[in-house]
This record gives sequence, C-alpha cells and structure tokens, in this order.
Amino acid sequence: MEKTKTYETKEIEERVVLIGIDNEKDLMNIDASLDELEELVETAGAKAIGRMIQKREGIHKAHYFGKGKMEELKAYVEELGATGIVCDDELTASQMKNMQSMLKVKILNRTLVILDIFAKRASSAEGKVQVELAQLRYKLTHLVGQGKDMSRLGGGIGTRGPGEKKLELDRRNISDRIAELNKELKYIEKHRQVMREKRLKNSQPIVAFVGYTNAGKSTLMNTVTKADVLAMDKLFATLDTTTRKIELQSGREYLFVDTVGFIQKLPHNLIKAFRATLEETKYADILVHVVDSSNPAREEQMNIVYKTLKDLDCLNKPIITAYNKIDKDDIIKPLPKDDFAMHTIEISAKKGTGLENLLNTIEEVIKSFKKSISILIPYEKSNYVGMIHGRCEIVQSENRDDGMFFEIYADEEMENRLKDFII
Ligand SMILES: Nc1nc2c(ncn2[C@@H]2O[C@H](COP(=O)(O)OP(=O)(O)OP(=O)(O)O)[C@@H](O)[C@H]2O)c(=O)[nH]1
Ligand SMILES: [Mg+2]
Repeated sequence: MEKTKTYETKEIEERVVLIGIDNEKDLMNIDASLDELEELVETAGAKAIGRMIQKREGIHKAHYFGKGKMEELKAYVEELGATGIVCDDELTASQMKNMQSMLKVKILNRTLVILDIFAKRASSAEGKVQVELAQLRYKLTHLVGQGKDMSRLGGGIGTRGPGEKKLELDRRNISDRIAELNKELKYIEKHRQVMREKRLKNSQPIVAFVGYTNAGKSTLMNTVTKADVLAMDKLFATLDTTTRKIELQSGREYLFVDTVGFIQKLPHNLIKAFRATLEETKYADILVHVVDSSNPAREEQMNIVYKTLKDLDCLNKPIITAYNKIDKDDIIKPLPKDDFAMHTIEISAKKGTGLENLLNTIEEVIKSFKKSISILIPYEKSNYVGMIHGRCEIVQSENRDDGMFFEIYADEEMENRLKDFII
C-alpha cells in the first residue's frame, strides 16, 4: 500500500517568518512583542522559523516595510523556504494584496492568528458565535480584490472556523451568515441578561479575575473555588467566562468569575466581539488583577491590562493586584509598582501560597466598598430618594408605573437600609 494517501488529508505545517516594526512608541518593545507573536503562532499550530524587524517611524502605507526591506524579506523567505509571513500589526486589504504579490507566500497577521486560536478554543455557544462573527467581519473587510488568493490558500491559519468548521469565503455567503449569527447572538445575550439580573438580585458580591493571557487566572480560580476550569501553558486557554459561588471565611457568599485574558494589540473589532463576555467584568464589585511575575515583560503586560480595562470602562473599580507564580525561582525583585491597585499581594496560585491573605483582603475591600444594586422605590416612599441622591452613586434612574427605579452603587450600610427595595 502506498503511504502517500495518509499525507493528503493532513494539513501542511506552516513555516512562517515573523515581521515587525520597531518604532519605540508601542507599549511593549518589539522583541518581547515578537516573542509573544511566536507563542501565538505556535499555539495556532504553525512554526516560526525566522524574524525580521525594521526600524522606522510608522508602517509603509503600501507594503508595511519599505521597498528595500521588502526585497530583503523576499530573499529571506526564499532562503528559509517559508510558507508565509506573520505581521505583528494590523494590515489593510490592499497592503496584504501588495505584499502577497511581492512575496508570493501567504500573508498573515497577529489578528488572524488570534482569531484562529479563538476559533480553536471557543466552546460555549456564545463564544463560537462571537468568534465566527469576528472572523467573518474581518474577512469581509479584507476580501477586497483577493478572493481568489484567499481561496487558493488551501488550509491553515485564517481558514479555520470554530468547531471544525471551514470559514466561508464567498462574499454573499458571508453577509448572509453574519446576519444569521447576529440574530443568534442577540438571543444569547438576552439570556445572559436574564442570568445577570438573577445574579444581581441574589446580591452576592462579584469578584472577577482579570489579567494578561497565561497569567494564571484559571489556576487561581481552580485553587480558590475548586472549579475545574481548563488551565494550561497556552495563550488564550480560557475564552468563556466561568462563574462559581463560594463562601469565604466570614460566612458570606461570593461569586468568582474567571475571564478571557488580555493581550497587546487586540484589535478593536475583536474587543467589540467579546464585549458581552468581557462585560462580566463591568458587573464585578472588585477586580483581582493576576500578574505573571516571572514574565520578563510583566510590567508592559500590566500596562496593557490597565489600558484594556480603561477601554472597557472598568478602571473605576477597586483592584487588588496578585503577583502570581511567586514559587518560581526566576522572579526578579523588586516587583513593579502598581498605582492602580489598592493592595498588592504575592501569591502562588499553583502552590496555594498567599491565598488566605488574598481572600481576606478581598473581603475587607468589598466590605469597605460600594456595590452595584438595582432598586425600585414605591412613590409613597419618596423620602428615600433624597438619601439615595446624597449617599449613593446613581448609574441610571427612571420613573416607572410602580415607582422610581435606580441602578446605584451603595455601600454595605446603604444596601442594608434599602434592602426591601432591591429588585
Ligand atoms: N509555577 C507556577 N505556575 C503557574 C502558577 N499559576 C499558574 N501557573 C501556570 O501558568 C500557566 C497558565 O495558567 P492559566 O491558569 O491557564 O492562565 P490564565 O491566566 O487562565 O490564561 P488564559 O486563560 O490563557 O488567559 C499554566 O501552565 C499554569 O500551570 C503559579 O502560581 N506558579
Ligand atoms: Mg484561563
């Protein structure tokens, strides 16, 4: 029997050259950024076999690198026998097209690689819909003039959809599918809203673990709540939020939420696609910022987390920074300063070190802090309204048939006084 048959069905291994621009403006330096890109590429199942960096102010409008450097890149790609290049930045459709005709190999970028990983990881219905939507929207804006090239690519990064699906490449099909997915997403979001309202009604404080991808959020979640969340040494292991209820030392119940990790240069439309998932952070009473203290780029990663939280309007919440992986022996001290955090605590999510301290601090901060509640004050109890205005932060208010509705931030005392009106 000939063996060739088995090879036909296998995907060809992609061997790619990573390219980036050194402009000294980005939050993370170019070497760290390409290290990260290499990890992303490998997580997506391809192999990074070389790098090329150009120092220039910004990207070349027509083909990212300048003309001379592009020729150098072409020679390098040929020499290595690379099947493609992965650019560290966003590329427009016409840049991709120009680069493709210059280099004659597959042109990929960070976004496509991240989308590919997301497609592999998405497991909930919502996650799958969000990923496919983001992929198709991306395709739609990048398909201009290169439909043929795209369909000739065969397989690999940029062609995989969630759940073993192949991505649609035809423009008309894409638009139809987008409409269909949007409908599905609306339905799922409605369900999520109902769940959220139920949770708010329960009024347990919500603690969200946030942080850079691979920082150890899921590991911490598992250790603290004895949950069984997938944690591994891969970027974007977690795509869906997981929530667990546990009772802490004071006897009070808390909801712990594990969230999707952040990463630099996360394209805006991707943040938008995951807004619903990330919005879980918006409803948290406190954020625990998990940092991988052993990562050489830890400080840059922290800055990127804070920038993303700011984009999501979540920077006004109390934050505790957990410097994780403190058990490793390659931790460089002192640890970075953190002006956004009320407390910083060293922990090892894996070994359990410092967790008692972390949990006690969470309780302390929550006790002293306000939480989000929704209340309905009947019109005959309007004497409460002045007190609400004076003592609480009002997010939203409206007159309803049966009373005045408020969404407010209240401290524990106010919450107690208003407890009969909580809805
Ligand atoms: N040595 C050590 N390793 C840790 C610790 N916490 C997590 N890790 C490891 O770090 C890797 C990433 O952990 P995860 O918990 O999956 O990280 P995450 O923040 O959930 O990552 P994403 O879901 O990708 O955003 C895993 O290999 C963990 O075993 C720790 O305290 N010490
Ligand atoms: Mg995780």
